Amino acid sequence: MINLDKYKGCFLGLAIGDALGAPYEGGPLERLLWKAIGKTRDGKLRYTDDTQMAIDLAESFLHNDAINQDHLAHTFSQSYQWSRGYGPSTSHLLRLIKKGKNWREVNKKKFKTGSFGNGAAMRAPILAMCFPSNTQALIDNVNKSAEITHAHPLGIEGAKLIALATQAAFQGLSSEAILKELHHQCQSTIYKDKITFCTEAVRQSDIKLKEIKRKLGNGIAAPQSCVTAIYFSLKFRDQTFDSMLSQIFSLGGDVDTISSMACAIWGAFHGIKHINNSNITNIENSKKIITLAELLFRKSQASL
Ligand code: R7I
Ligand code: MG
Ligand code: MG
Ligand code: MG
Repeated sequence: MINLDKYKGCFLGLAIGDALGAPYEGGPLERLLWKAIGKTRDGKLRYTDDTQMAIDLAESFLHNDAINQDHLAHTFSQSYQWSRGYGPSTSHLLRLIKKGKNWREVNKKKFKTGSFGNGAAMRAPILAMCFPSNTQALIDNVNKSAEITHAHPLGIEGAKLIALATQAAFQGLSSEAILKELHHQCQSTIYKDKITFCTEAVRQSDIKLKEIKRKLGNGIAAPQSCVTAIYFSLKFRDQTFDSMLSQIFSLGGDVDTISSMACAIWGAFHGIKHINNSNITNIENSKKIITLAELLFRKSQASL
């Protein structure tokens, strides 16, 4: 059953996974930089681009009562700050939009077919909060949101899988049913094969982290991280939020994004009451995030 508790758990999960995972992202240089800029003046853990773009998406949807691509592109660009650690092509794009370029003219500037980074997937849990019960509406709006920054089919497909997994988590479907539906929804063999492996790995009791990294990936590209996040959310579905986080930290690579997506799905299953309060109060802007979750929930109820 969908409820307010799950909405708060999903949005806060996304932000906590991001802020707690950020110190573990990337190589030694990135980690050193984050040590210097990873806290706010009042000592809270800063979140990165993942949460910033999720907040932008929520605010733009609430403002328009729809995914309005021009408004969303403008909102992303206005929030852009280099210190949030945006991916290289997204940074370039948002800076051009901020200077007045139309997103349609610049979203394929760096990569001719658009980016397949995981940047559209990391904000996709919010779309499941906007469209919690209509799967086709969810897919249509994932396409609209992704096209602005990640027009490559693999970038869009990763976002679709994360959005559908979150929607299914809100609805409390069984893990088997979720994976079966995701497999059915895959268009490319790269994702289909990974969902097949994930289905086996969720069942298997002695699967090694090394194997997950090798088969599902831990990188910044959507095919290297989206199914990985789905795997963790299902593998740790009956375990604690903190135990899932510590496994993702050990995985390495694109930790902030993999933990952000996994924690958002986990939060959609279980709700805020299963997340430690210290995790919530330690991150920046947690009150604002809770308010956005409340507004999204109210809107979703009003449109039933
Ligand atoms: O996807 P994106 O916004 O990055 C998100 C990541 C997350 O980990 C955040 O936490 C942040 O740290 O960055 O950034 P993009 O720049 O769109 O894509 C990320 C990377 O994917 C690019 O820098 C490329 O390495 C790769 N990539 C591609 N490579 C070749 N050809 C994406 N699209 C292509 C492509 O078409
Ligand atoms: Mg990030
Ligand atoms: Mg980064
Ligand atoms: Mg990342």
